[in-house]
Amino acid sequence: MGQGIVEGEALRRTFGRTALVAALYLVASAHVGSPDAWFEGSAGPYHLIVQIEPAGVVPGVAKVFVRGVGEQLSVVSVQANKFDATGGAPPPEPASAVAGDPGLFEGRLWIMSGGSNSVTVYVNGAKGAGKVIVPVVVVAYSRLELGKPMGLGLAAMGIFLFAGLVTIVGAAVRESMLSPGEAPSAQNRNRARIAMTVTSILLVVAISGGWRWWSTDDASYVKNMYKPLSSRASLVATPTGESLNLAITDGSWIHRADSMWMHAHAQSAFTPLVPDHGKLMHLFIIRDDMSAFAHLHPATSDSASFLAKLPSLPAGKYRVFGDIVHESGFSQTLVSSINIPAVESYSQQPLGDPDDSWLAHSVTAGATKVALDDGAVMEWVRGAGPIVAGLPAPLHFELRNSDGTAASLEPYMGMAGHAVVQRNDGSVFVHLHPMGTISMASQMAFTMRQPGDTLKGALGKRVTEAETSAMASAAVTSNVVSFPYAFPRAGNYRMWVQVRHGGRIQTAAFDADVVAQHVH
Ligand SMILES: [Cu+2]
Repeated sequence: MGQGIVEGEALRRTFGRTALVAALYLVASAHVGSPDAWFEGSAGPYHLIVQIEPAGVVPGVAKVFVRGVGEQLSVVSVQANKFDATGGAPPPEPASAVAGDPGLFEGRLWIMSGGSNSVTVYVNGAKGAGKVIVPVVVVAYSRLELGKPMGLGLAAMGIFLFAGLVTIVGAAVRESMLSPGEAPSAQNRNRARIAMTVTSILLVVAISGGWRWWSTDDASYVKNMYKPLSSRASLVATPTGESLNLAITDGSWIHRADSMWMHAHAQSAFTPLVPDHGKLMHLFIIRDDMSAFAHLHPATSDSASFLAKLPSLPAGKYRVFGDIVHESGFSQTLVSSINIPAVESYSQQPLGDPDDSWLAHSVTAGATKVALDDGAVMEWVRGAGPIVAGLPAPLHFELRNSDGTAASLEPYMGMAGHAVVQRNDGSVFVHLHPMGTISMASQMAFTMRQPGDTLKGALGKRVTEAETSAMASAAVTSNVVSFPYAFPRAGNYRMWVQVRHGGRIQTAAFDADVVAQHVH
């Protein structure tokens, strides 16, 4: 591997054997419990919405949906790429128009290995050609259990085959040399008994050997299954007030520069972190009952310990999510929790980072209009229909001044808005932007990677520079912000939508009841 250190090396070794071992589920994004990757943005002269639905198995076929917004597309093709692929990518696969849904194209792609992947979408139409790269994180996520009916059926068939083979061997030894009608001698019967016993012993030995091989393989698969880097949140009293420290405790991260340790523990090194919309980590702290929320940007000197000043939040148990992006384009969400006691010493403004923001007041159930601190009103333009799991959700938010006129949105960390979605049990957590679920830094890592990028940090530096200038030139022209997304499953969700208005970051919370898709 040399310097070309790659996320998911261990996973890939596992994937080599998956055909024999077990089927896998995948997650295709950094988030928690939300496997599809969504992208909205331009591909040359076209504006596209792309959804990548990972296969249930790896190697497996991912579905890629491409929709042209405004402009008619005539030809669409899609291509999968591994981050560290050194040329030789398979040719683009044509995507076909989806019957009954004009403008929507569907392509299917084999994704051969885990880790940081991407899909290149090529489009053609009246305005010529365009292309865009959409990053997809592919990781082994869980193990497919053998269903009980299937297991019982296979066991019954196994017993039948076992008994059948032993009986056939016995009959062959006892009777195969006899003429029709002749009765087997006592000697033949005896030989048959011995042959049947030997056959049974051999079969038992073979089956237990197979069982042991399977169990070993299964155990190593489970060991290599994807988990985010382990982390621990704790409270730290600093002279300026209470802070939260999120420490990455995972050995593979702590020892990432120690090749002896990494080798001895059969670990593959993650690439360094790169800032995503200007921050090395986006830290979200959400109270268990979803009544309080903070979006912070901790400081770090070693990329292992991340310290953020806490705003004044009500005491309680909180879920902690830390979004990070690696130079390879691999993005992940660290998951931890913390008990915040009632303390007086929380720092008041200003916090550690000017882009930090929080919301600690209640949500009116079912409200679609929320008054912000400065009197402006954010309205969720959700339409009248139900929100259905797996179908594009109407996440459009409009900002108006108190007099009803359109309020101007200003870029917040380079974007018109940020949204955080959490299912009430914490099983789904997603950080959305108008460009979708994907990380801007990881898309840049794919777009800007050159064959000579073998030195760790070289690509990351260019990505950081490009991101900084993209954020500096960001402009918002509308008072509506939309997020392309489909809720992964039914349930009760809360969304925190964050925008900048009048120079201040404003957060509005909305509740979404998501219903299951009707199966006809
Ligand atoms: Cu964001």
